[in-house]
Amino acid sequence: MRIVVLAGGIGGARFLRGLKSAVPDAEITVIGNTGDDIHLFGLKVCPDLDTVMYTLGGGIHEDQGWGRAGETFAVKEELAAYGVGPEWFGLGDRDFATHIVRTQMIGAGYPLSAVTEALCARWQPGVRLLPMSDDRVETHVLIDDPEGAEGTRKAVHFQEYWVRLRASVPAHAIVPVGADQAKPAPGVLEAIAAADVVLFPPSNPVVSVGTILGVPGIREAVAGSSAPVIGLSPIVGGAPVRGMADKVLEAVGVEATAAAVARHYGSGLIDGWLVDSVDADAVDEVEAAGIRCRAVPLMMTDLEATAAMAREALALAEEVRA
Ligand code: FO1
Repeated sequence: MRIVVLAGGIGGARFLRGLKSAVPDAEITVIGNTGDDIHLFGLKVCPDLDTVMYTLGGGIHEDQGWGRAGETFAVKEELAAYGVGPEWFGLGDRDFATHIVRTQMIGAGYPLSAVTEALCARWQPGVRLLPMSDDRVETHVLIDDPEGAEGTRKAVHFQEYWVRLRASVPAHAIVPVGADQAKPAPGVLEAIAAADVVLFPPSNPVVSVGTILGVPGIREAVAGSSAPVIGLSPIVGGAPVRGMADKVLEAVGVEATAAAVARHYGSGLIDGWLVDSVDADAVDEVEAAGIRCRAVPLMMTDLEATAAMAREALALAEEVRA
């Protein structure tokens, strides 16, 4: 079975671990979000690609969900001693090596997709990990400018909004800078065309899955795919399971409910939608929108619970296909 998964960071990576456990023989292609990518200290950092690679490759900091296990921060401390920041973004020594290799290869002319393949040769994630695009796309968030005149707004990098500001200020708009000019990375459209199932894990529907779908050609390929497209709700009981998806959903005018996120994707894109058992009331509303819906446990508490979610998604795909 060929499965394509559109993944963000922590939620996507943990779901993939369950999916691999549920269907060990499946050929899984992951299309990773690169809108969170940031250039720091002259290095290109790809948080979502690295989170998937480290999680599936056994190198992730398990409690944190991002960065490396057994990490140290000597380089960050030395940079801070020179007064060189930002200090709010935690790059560890082990992680730095990944960004150095990546930046060096990009400088030598390799596209991000080739670099990602080279990094994965070490981590052996057991999936084919593709960036959504080799072109630079950077998600910016429009916020109020406290230093400007009344009503002035400014755009900040997504990581500044997410990590430094902890999404504590209103987001007025989400702007994926460069997305309109970006092309899908080699292999992305081919993988979608050849897929037996396309899955949207419980990743952020705006700044993760939404950004991937915003690369011209990807949304059209998913919508036009003959394979069932199944999503899992990242919203449980009216709140995001992790992260701050509610804040960015508000920015795009979508209520933070399991049903509203399904309608946001729409029946033109997804065929099936899983909501958590606590949101069983949402099933009728989602089905009324033309999307097959089931309520099942959606908390990724451990590998078995996550594998069960993956099996439910694949079962719903079969139901839709029949
Ligand atoms: N998240 C944080 O909350 N604080 C950090 O300092 C931080 C650093 C960081 C470094 C490398 C990396 O790959 C991820 C990192 N993240 C950090 C996670 C990241 O900001 C977000 O969770 C994702 O971009 C959203 O998917």
